Amino acid sequence: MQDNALHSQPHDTVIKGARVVTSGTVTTCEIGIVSGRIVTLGTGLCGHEVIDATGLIAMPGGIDGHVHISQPSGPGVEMADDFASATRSAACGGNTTVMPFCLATEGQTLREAVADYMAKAEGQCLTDVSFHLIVTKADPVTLGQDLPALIAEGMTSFKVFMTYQGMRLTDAEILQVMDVAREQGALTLVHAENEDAIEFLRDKAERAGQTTPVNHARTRPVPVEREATHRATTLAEVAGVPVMIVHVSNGAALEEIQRAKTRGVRVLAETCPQYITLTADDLDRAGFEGAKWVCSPPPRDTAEQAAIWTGLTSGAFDVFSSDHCPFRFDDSHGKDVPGARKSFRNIPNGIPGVETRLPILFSEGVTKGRISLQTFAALTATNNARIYGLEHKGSIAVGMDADIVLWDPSKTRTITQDILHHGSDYTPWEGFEVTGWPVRTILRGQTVMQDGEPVGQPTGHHVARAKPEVAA
Ligand code: DUC
Ligand code: ZN
Ligand code: ZN
Repeated sequence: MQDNALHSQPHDTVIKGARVVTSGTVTTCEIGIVSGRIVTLGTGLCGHEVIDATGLIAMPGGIDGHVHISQPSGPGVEMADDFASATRSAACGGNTTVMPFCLATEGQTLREAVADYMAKAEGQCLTDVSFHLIVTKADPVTLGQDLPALIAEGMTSFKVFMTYQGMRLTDAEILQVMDVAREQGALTLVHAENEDAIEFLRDKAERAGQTTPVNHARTRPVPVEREATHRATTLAEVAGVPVMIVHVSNGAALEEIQRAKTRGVRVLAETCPQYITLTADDLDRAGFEGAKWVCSPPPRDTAEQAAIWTGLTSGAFDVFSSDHCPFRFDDSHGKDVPGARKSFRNIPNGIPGVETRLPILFSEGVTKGRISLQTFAALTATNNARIYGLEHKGSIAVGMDADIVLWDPSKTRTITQDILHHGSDYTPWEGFEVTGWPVRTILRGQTVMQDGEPVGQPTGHHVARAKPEVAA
């Protein structure tokens, strides 16, 4: 902590009166910002702009480590968000950085895909953006040229899928990809569900005429995820690399992660709001309505929600992300694509959630007394920055980017579609009440959301990342 004597020039901006969540403590102090960076934490600071944050909590701006934006999603299907709408929604939900995935289309190299995504994001973003890659081919160009080049450019993490025809890699291919991660010091993320088991169950369900949305959840049961989680952690063990298991939905998968850790495997784990608040019953609503909740892995039941909470409170999870993957419901290019009403197999997988991630965890976690403010900051920002190599983000500390979100911990709001800013035409949390709401989002010193609405020009840019420490 400093006093103003150490920074005698007026700051560009000073935030006064807030309780500030730093990496070690929660303290009342002022935050002095110059040229987009935090330069002073102290008292008696002066600034050209003074933000009175009395009664509010200042937290590191949210880093959503898992979002999908403008991602190719199959024939005739379009994602509901482009970079403008996704980052507007993210900023309104208290985020300052989002991490979308780059997926190459058929015939495109990964480097061409990245160039496309960069062009789509350019000049559109209200938050900063930092890309992960998706690896769907273990060919010599991808492994020998594209991955090393893109890692060197700061895209230091990539996801592989064990499910989805056309995207899944075999175990042999995953090992080859992990070997590149080991050589280059990058981090592998795994979507762990056993495709063959899903296909077996899906075919059986269809033959029996069980084709409504809830059958999506019934044909991707817990063992499908548990087995793949075991296999993914074992492959990481064989390859000698760390691995991040994304969107963990249940206690059995978490047990596999814990067992691997006990063996000395460096396993990181992510979970998401849908696994603490939604259940498979949501997919069982009348008619086609359940399609709104179709995502993979699917939401489970209240016992699994409790298991995920145990993981969140015990430190078993490293990060809490949204897996924002938005489609419109009432749209033949969205959930209602031709064939979707005939079989759940054809319903695009994914739900919108970048704007609701933080309020849901704040309310269900901090307000309800399950987790501390520091744990909240760690799960939603600090750990993401550390794990993924965002060197200047994720903490309120001198020298860091002034990425800050001000929370009103006593503000109660009911989540409804009409208060959100995403491109989707629904929210899976319609009617969900939360206490604790982000009221101002500040990106590198500039306010980008105030009182629930986006503010200012899109100044977000792509952030190249360092190599993850865990992969060193
Ligand atoms: N996996 C994701 O990570 N997001 C959306 C769909 C999916 O299967
Ligand atoms: Zn996934
Ligand atoms: Zn995802």
